[in-house]
Amino acid sequence: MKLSRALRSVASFRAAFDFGGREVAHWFPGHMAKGLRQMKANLKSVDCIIEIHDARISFSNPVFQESLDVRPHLLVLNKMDLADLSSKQRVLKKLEKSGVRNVLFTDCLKQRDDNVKKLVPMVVEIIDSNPRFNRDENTNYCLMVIGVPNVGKSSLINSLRRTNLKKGRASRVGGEPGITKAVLTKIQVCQRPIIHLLDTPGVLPPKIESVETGMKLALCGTILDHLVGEDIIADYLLYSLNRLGKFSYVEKYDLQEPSDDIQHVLKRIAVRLGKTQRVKAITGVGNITITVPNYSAAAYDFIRTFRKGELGQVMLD
Ligand SMILES: Nc1nc2c(ncn2[C@@H]2O[C@H](COP(=O)(O)OP(=O)(O)OP(=O)(O)O)[C@@H](O)[C@H]2O)c(=O)[nH]1
Ligand SMILES: [Mg+2]
Repeated sequence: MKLSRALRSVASFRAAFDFGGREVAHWFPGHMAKGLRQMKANLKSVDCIIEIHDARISFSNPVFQESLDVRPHLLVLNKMDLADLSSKQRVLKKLEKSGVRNVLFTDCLKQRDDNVKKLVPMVVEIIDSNPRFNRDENTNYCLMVIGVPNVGKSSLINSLRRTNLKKGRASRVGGEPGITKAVLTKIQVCQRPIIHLLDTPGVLPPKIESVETGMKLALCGTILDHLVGEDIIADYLLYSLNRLGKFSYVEKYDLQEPSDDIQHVLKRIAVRLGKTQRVKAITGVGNITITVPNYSAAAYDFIRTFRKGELGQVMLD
């Protein structure tokens, strides 16, 4: 694909995404309030909170979910393997401006991640530089991992066990939001010093800033897709890739050039994947069978391919 041609077509693309008056309220299931209550009830024994965000959307959930902001904090930006790290310094600066200094980028899928290794020393330093409420006599540490669904809270716990204890996984992990259902009993992640961690169910903030924030959260897989609609997520994905100049989808799906038209892109994807349906059509000259692209299957594939990192690394915030 010629760069000049790509740039020419991009100039006429949408400058803003039309959310069509969508409401985010119903994307966030009510049972999360229960999770939040359980987490608050467990706070008493917690020395430090590890808050995990998806590194691609560091700002799309309120930093340090307010109601739990009573303990020292470490912000972990996970899934760094999917994020465009050329923007790392910009993100760190913006976080520092809002008073967030303890930040760690991680990749919990890696067998050994040097950044995960740094977590224990960082946490010990953070705790030691803060008053430990009335738990001074206790030399064991207890941490609580919090974050929106599907960001990798359980994966971080397993990764810490791998790194510090050479032990296997203790917490169930899955590709869909909502894998961890309740605040778990303590899981040990380090021997020297003894550190335990409380895994928690993913909790979305009760109030999401805007529909666009909600859509970014959906694109990164933190909200069940069917609640938002795969067609709109796919369209927002296309809009985002174009906005960021990430055009690898053009070659991957054998398009002529970048496109701002989701129907056109999904049609190509469906044809490439062989996801077409034969349907009967009634015409003036009788019934005929025509082949139509399966748009839903194409949208599903487009979103999944992005989430695997196969359409390039992005920074959506
Ligand atoms: N690419 C990538 N994927 C990751 C990383 N960490 C976790 N995942 C994947 O993200 C998905 C969710 O991981 P979990 O650890 O179950 O996430 P969780 O936050 O515990 O999710 P809930 O319990 O549902 O709230 C899984 O498919 C993991 O394999 C990472 O660093 N990079
Ligand atoms: Mg979990």
